[in-house]
Amino acid sequence: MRNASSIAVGLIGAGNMGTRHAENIHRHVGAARLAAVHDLDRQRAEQVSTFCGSAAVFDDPLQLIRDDRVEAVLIASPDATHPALVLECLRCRKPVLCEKPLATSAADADKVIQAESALGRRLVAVGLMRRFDPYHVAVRQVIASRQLGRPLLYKGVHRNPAIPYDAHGEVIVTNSAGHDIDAVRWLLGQEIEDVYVRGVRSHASFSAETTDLLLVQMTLTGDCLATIELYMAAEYGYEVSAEIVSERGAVVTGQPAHAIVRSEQARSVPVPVHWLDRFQEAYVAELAQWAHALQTDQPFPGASAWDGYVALLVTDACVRSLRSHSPVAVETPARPSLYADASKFAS
Ligand code: ISE
Repeated sequence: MRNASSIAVGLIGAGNMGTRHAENIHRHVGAARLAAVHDLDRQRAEQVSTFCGSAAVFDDPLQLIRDDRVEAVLIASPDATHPALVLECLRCRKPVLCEKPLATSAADADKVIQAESALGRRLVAVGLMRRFDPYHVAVRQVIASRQLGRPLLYKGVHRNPAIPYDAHGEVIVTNSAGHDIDAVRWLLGQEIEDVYVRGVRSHASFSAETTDLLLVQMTLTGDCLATIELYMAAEYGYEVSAEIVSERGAVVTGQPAHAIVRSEQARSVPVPVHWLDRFQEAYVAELAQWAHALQTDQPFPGASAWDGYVALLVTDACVRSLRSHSPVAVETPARPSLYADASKFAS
């Protein structure tokens, strides 16, 4: 049931992610409604508009942002378009939820930080949705309780069944590793001091640059280590997990509940095939809490532009490490007061 003061959202990008966001707003988020949509492929935008009722279709994303019918903007267009669109939202003083990555480099993300800091208001949210995944939230609660003592090692696994894009190792880092990097920071409340990234290709048919299996090793500020396996052509399915080994035990993300099938001398459970399905609950929660925060003028509990910027500082270092075959330090600046994170528990 849509409530009277639902937030009029303008969507930029009607690809897989944008269309799922539109469907989620229409079906599951009463505090928001789709008022406008843009895609370079006008037919895709029109399909979303038709499905979601009467959203206005725009050929120009900047006009969508500026239109008075749009109260907030949801960006799900190609990664490289994100900074300029976010900057236009800030210029128009419109809140924006930008899909990760915030940009394709820390330098471009820093332009957003500078603009938002000059404005003195947090209008930018970044779609690092694992912060709304119940399995990751449960792990964070255990770590925050300190019942296991000090965290010592974070072990992340991030597997896609097939390469969803041109999987040059550096593109995998920029496009996908941001989720894992943010999960390390958010689950542990620590920053990343250095990274060491190596990669191999899983199939001889791939080009030498298509290192679709990457091992990211990190040293954190809390005298803790982290390893992340990024595997983009795992074939069997889509799986993400985070395990944290601490002084007095370990905690690992659960997996979505499924029936256990016993047949032909085997027990089996299904594995998701696509990240949209594995994180559907998180996407709905992220949108619902974004819309609620806008309606109630409360801080958005998810990732800020600062989190998006720091993730890119680390991904930039990961790319340099992949190229140089050596560890690379990460210089994270002091967090500006605008981004003092009340929800961040003391590390
Ligand atoms: C995609 O954009 C995502 O957000 C998924 O969570 C990630 O697993 C996938 O590799 C990305 O391409």
